[in-house]
Amino acid sequence: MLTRRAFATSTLAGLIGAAGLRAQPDDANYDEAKVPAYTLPPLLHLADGRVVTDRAGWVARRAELLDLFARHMYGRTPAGLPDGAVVPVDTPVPVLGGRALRQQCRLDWQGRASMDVLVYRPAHGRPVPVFIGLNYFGNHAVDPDPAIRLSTRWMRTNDANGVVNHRATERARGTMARRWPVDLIIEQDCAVMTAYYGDLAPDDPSVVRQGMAPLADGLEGDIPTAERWGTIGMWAWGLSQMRRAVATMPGLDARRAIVIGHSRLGKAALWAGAQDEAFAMVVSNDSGCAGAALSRRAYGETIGRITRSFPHWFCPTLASWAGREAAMPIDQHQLLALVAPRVLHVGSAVEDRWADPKGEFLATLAADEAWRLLRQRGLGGTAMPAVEQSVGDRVRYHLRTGGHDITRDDWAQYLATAKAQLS
Ligand code: GTR
Repeated sequence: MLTRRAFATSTLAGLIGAAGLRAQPDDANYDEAKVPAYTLPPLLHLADGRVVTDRAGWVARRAELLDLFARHMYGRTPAGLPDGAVVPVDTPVPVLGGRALRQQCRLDWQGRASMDVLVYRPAHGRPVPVFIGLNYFGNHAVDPDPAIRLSTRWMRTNDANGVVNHRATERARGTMARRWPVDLIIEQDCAVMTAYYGDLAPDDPSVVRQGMAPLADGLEGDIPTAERWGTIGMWAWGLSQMRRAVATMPGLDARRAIVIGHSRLGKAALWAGAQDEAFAMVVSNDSGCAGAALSRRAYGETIGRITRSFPHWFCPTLASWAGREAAMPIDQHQLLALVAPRVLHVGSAVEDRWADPKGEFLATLAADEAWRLLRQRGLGGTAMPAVEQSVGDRVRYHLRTGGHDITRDDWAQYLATAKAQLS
């Protein structure tokens, strides 16, 4: 298992090195005693001060919160983007001893952008819940099968993972398979759909105009520059496009679409799930700062650090909140609450202090108020669970041993939640 530091130095070396920044500086605060006292911005007060007491009030508050997160953090999703057409690339191939079918297709946006999509579903063909998540190193890295298309897109150079000069090589096949336990997903009678996040937007501020960005040309005129979206917004939009594609595919239940993401892609999964209510369940794995963790704790990664290291992820306004977390009009419990009354599962890892596991739990706990308002069984208790334990019903939280990663054990947790809550 990679530790946070190993991850930072291996996979992020090129990205961070280029900017002369380290992702996890030693001067970050890891001392609970130094977490500032804070008051969270209210979840159930409308901007005019009225208190939300019912579903109609929540609908109004939801719209306000979505607007605030677009304005201050992720930027505005342009209106009028085209929907992708689903183009099959191959016919379903039996895999896992005939228990599953694997299919590749392409989402194509008017011939101006495209994304390779890889799907595994149970061979029985009955519609099952489908986990929809982006991957970091291409579909070919999810499974060593040579029939999977090798991505030709820009990628972060990573010799250990077979990415040389920003392009995948044959050596890259299957290198991320441990993060995609297809056998377990199938065994639990679910499906999984994945695509390379760089097909939507390369994760580097110097590689612009690749991916789907040109689709937004002419659509952002009314959006102030400070509120223009970053790559998290684009990845989130792509996740919703994948969700739409589910309806055209056999053996996948569009009413049980689950958006999942690890780390920066966990942030994208949360933003996708917040905006797109057709996701029945939202999973955040180690998403940390600007994901599931409370910004006001400024524990581990802070708004200042993240906007200096990764300015391209966000709208420009976010950087103006660096060092001023306490004054921000938003905090991340409000983002999590945008999933209510649907199913939310937040997973943290003990050693992933950079992502502030406690801050992720406290945000989840504070978000629970929305489920209570909507008379749903949410998180229940108020205590952070012990390591390797999980708590909650429609709001679920677990803390795993180990470091920053998405493991088979994390997947087992998410699969159990899907089974219990999406029937
Ligand atoms: C880190 C970044 C985190 C997280 C992580 C990742 O270096 O500081 O916010 O997104 O990268 O995506 O693995």
